[in-house]
Amino acid sequence: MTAKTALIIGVTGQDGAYLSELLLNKGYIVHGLKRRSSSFNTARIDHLYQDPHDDDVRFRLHFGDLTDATNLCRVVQEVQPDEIYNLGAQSHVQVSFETPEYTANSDALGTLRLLEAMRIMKIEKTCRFYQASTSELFGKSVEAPQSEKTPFYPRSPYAAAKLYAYWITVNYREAYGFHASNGILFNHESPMRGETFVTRKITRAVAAIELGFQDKLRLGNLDAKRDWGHARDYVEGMWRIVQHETPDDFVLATGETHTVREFVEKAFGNVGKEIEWSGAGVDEIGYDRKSGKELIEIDPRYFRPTEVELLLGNPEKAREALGWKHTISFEELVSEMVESDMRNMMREEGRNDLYG
Ligand code: NDP
Ligand code: GDR
Repeated sequence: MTAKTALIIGVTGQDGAYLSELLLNKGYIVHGLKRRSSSFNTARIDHLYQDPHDDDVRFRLHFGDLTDATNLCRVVQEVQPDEIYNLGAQSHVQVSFETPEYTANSDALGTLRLLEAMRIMKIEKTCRFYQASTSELFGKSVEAPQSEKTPFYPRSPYAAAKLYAYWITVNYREAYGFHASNGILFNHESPMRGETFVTRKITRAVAAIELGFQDKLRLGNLDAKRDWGHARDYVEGMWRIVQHETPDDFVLATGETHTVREFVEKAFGNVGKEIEWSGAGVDEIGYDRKSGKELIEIDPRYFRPTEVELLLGNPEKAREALGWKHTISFEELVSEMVESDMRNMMREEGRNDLYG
C-alpha cells in the first residue's frame, strides 16, 4: 500500500509538532507549511527535520501563509495531499483584540482560501480536510457541559473568526461534498505550549521562581474555568476525525474543568510550595505558606475586554463514534509541564543538580 500524504498548515505550532510526529509514526509522508520569519521558528519540529537531499524524505517543509491564496494553491498542487489539517491560526485570544483584522484574515479567510485551493486544484473528492475549531466558539454559552449541539456565542475577534471558519467548513461539505470536518477542541496543553498561554506561563514561572530567576508571577483572571487536556491525546483525536467514514463535527474534551487558580496551586505544589490567597479582585495576592513570600500578583493588563468564564466539554460523541478518550489526567499534565520547564531552565543555566 502506498503511504498517505498529509499537508499540515501550522506545522511549527504545538499541535503541528505533535501531529507531525503521530503521522510520521503511522507511516505518512508529511508536508508542512511554515511562515518565513527573521528568526528560527522551527524549534518544535527540528527533531523531525530530514535533509531534503536524502533519499526517502518523509518530512518536508514549504514556505507559505494563510493570507496568500496563490501560495496555498501552489503548495496544494505540488503536494497533492490525501489529507489537509488546517491548524494554522493567530491563536491567542487576547492578542486578537489588538489584531482583529489580521486574525480574521488568517483564521477566517485563511480557511476559505485553503478550501478554495482544494476546489481550484480539483482535489476535493480525493483529499480530506480537518479544521481546527475551538471551544471558544461556545464563549458566553449558558449551557454546560458543552457539546456539538450547544449554540455558539463567540466572545473575541479570535472566536468570531473561528466561527466563520467553522461554518465555511460545514458549507463546503454540504455544497460541494468535501470530506471536511471540524474538531471542536477544548484547551490542550503540553511542554510545547506557547509561552504566553496561561498554563505555560505558570509552569515557566514556577520553574523560574524555584530556581531564583524570577520573583513574581503576574496573572489576570484567576477564576476562569477551562477543560484542560494534553495535546498528545488531542492530535490522535484529530486523526480519528479525519479517518471517520463520514465527515462530521466533534467535540474533544476531558469532561473536567479547573480554574486558573487551581492550575497555579497544582503547579506550585509540584515543587513543594503551598499557595495561600489573601485580598480580593486586583488586590489579591498568592503567597507561599511556608516562607510567607508573595509569589502571585494580579495585573489588570491580562484581563480581556470580554471573557469566557466557563468551558467544560462533553466528549461523548467522539467516544462513541471514534473510540476517542483522553488518557492524560490534569495532574499528569501539570506535572509534565513543570518538570519540563525545570529541566529547560536548568539546561539553560548549565546546572544539572536538579531534574538532571
Ligand atoms: P499555535 O499558536 O501553537 O500554532 C499556530 C500555528 O499556526 C503556528 O505554526 C503558526 O506559525 C501558524 N500560523 C499563524 N498564523 C499563520 C498564517 N497567517 N499562515 C500560516 N500559518 C500561520 O497553536 P496550537 O498548536 O495550540 O493550535 C493549533 C490550532 O488549533 C490553531 O488553529 C488554534 O487556534 C486551534 N486550537 C487550539 C487549541 C489549544 O488549546 N491549543 C484549542 C482549540 C483550537 P508560527 O510558528 O510561525 O507562529
Ligand atoms: P484561551 O487560553 O484564551 O482559553 O485560548 P489562555 O491560556 O490564553 O487563557 C486561559 C484563561 O486564563 C486566563 N488568564 C490568562 N491568560 C493568559 N494568556 N495570560 C495570563 O496572564 C492570564 N491570567 C489569566 C484567561 O483570561 C483565560 O480565561 C486557548 C488558545 O489555545 C485558543 O487558540 C484555543 O482556541 C482555546 O484555548 C480553546
